[in-house]
Amino acid sequence: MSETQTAPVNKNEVLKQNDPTLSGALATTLADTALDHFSADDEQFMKFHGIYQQDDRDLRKTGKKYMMMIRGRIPGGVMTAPQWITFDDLATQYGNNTLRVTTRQSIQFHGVLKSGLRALIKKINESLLSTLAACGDVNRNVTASPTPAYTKAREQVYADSVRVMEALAPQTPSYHSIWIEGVQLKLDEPANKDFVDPLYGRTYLPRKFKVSFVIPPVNDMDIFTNDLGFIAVVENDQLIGYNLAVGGGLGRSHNNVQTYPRIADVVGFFRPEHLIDVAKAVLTIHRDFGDRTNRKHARLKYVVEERGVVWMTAEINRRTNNVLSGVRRYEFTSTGDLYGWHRAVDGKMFLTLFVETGRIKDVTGHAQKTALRQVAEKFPGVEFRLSGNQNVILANIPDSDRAGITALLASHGVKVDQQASVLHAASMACPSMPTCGLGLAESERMLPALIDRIEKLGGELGLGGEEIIIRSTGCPNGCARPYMAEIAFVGKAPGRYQLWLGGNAAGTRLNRVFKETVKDPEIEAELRPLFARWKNERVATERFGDFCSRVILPEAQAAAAAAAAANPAPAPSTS
Ligand code: SRM
Ligand code: SF4
Repeated sequence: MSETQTAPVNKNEVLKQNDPTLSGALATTLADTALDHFSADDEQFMKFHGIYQQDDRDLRKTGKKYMMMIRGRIPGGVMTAPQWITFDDLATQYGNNTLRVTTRQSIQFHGVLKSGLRALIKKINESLLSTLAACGDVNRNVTASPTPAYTKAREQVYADSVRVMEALAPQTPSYHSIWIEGVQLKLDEPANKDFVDPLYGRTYLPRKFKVSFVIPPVNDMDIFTNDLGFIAVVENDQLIGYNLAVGGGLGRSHNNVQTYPRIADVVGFFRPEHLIDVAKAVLTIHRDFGDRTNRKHARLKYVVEERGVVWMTAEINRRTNNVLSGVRRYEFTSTGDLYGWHRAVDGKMFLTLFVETGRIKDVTGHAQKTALRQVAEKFPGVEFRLSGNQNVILANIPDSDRAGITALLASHGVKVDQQASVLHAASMACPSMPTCGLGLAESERMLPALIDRIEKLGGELGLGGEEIIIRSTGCPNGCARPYMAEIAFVGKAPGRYQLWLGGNAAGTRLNRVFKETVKDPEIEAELRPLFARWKNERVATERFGDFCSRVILPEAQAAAAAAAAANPAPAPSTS
């Protein structure tokens, strides 16, 4: 509990305090076939088990149709071919026949009815993956750079991501009891009655906690948006340690300036043998100092911002016996994936496939779901890697299989070259409608067509083929990391978006809000003059985000300041 806390703790804290096993009444409700959904309290417990209770927002006018979203815990996004087949089967049998690759290298099932929930989760566990801690006030899926092309040290970094995931996993016995055995945990048994998680304690964390690993110069996991980031320091293909980044996070709320996106501070360097100690130190600082009174102010980023980086660094050193030394030099140049076929550092081949908005599905002429399943069946040695850009990498492929895989994919309309235009290939969207209960506007369902429109506009202005990182979200929570994009559309209301500009290609700079509300049909009119100025005034090959950051945003800020000076706000009354 935060030492400065004076207000009462929020409701989630009371729930955790009263049932640290996190079992709620989940097994009892599961067994009751007359019920189609869980109670509000159980909704909170379910998150720790990797499940969100949702309802189909397209059908709300005719009543609530409950359905569940289940998120896998897939460290580093690495899956075997048999695991892929399991996930594909489960999406077909219990979900909406799509697999949703997430921005944190996982897979989500959407549209699962309560009746299918236990079977789905049991089968994920039988495939040796899990859903425990994919959500909830705990450490989430640990992510790690997936691309096998750059350095042999990637395998060590991946192994470290698995070690951290295991070290930070919650220990509750209820997950096994509910989902594997199918019975309510017996809370009257001493081991369960007195259960307290050895790392998290009785009330877990004040909020979610996210950990990621990257290997410069590629920032494909947007490392600075994580609570805890490990930036690999590699010399001669050897991992010599990590630069430590702390206090990143993107979530905010409209009209609440107390909430804001923040990029992490890099506070020091340490050797790999101290990895688990450092991870536990940062996590327990969040546990001990995070705000448990207000969930909108509970992430680690607010602790770092308000107590300061010097305090944070000293506290990590105090908890780790001073393992931090000076930050080592690093540089990031890109955040994107390497599309198409490439050779990995171990001599094998890998293929990165673009997945539009992360949604793997079959549509006429492009049966990506079937194609990937058949690859898994016919080439069982292929490793499936999910990328933080919502794509799929097929890795570990001998040269002899390359032609066969290319032909198999082509037979389902899936191309390996020129898979998408540069704008589509650099885009991401969160799910929003119809599954996300927090969505204020469309995102996944609207972005591809909007990108076509922006592409047309660029073509008209002679800017065709220029890469711009464009991301959209249905609300300000930031799930597709919009605040790092060169252009971001952040949902405010149906058909209305906040327009953010000025992120960079390396993922090291936050963008800023340029226009509070733009109506969807007016987006081209808003972008046209900006694109025209970019074309005429850019320095050399300056990217759109860099141009906005250098020219457009400072001008907009100066104009806003001048307007405020001309119309000062009335002084507050003293009476
Ligand atoms: Fe997220 C909540 C989807 C990555 C910040 N996120 C949600 C929920 C579960 C809505 C809810 O709470 O009811 C969304 C489910 C939608 C649906 O129907 O599937 C959701 N988030 C996603 C995914 C699937 C987006 C995607 O396009 O892939 C990503 C799943 C990642 C995973 O596999 O674990 C996802 N969410 C992120 C990221 C990006 C990241 O972590 O790299 C962020 C911003 C970074 C951060 O955490 O600060 C993010 N999600 C949020 C927030 C705001 C948190 C905050 O600090 O304020 C919420 C709302 C909340 O927690 O209350 C949220
Ligand atoms: Fe839902 Fe908002 Fe996240 Fe989009 S950004 S998935 S609308 S919570």
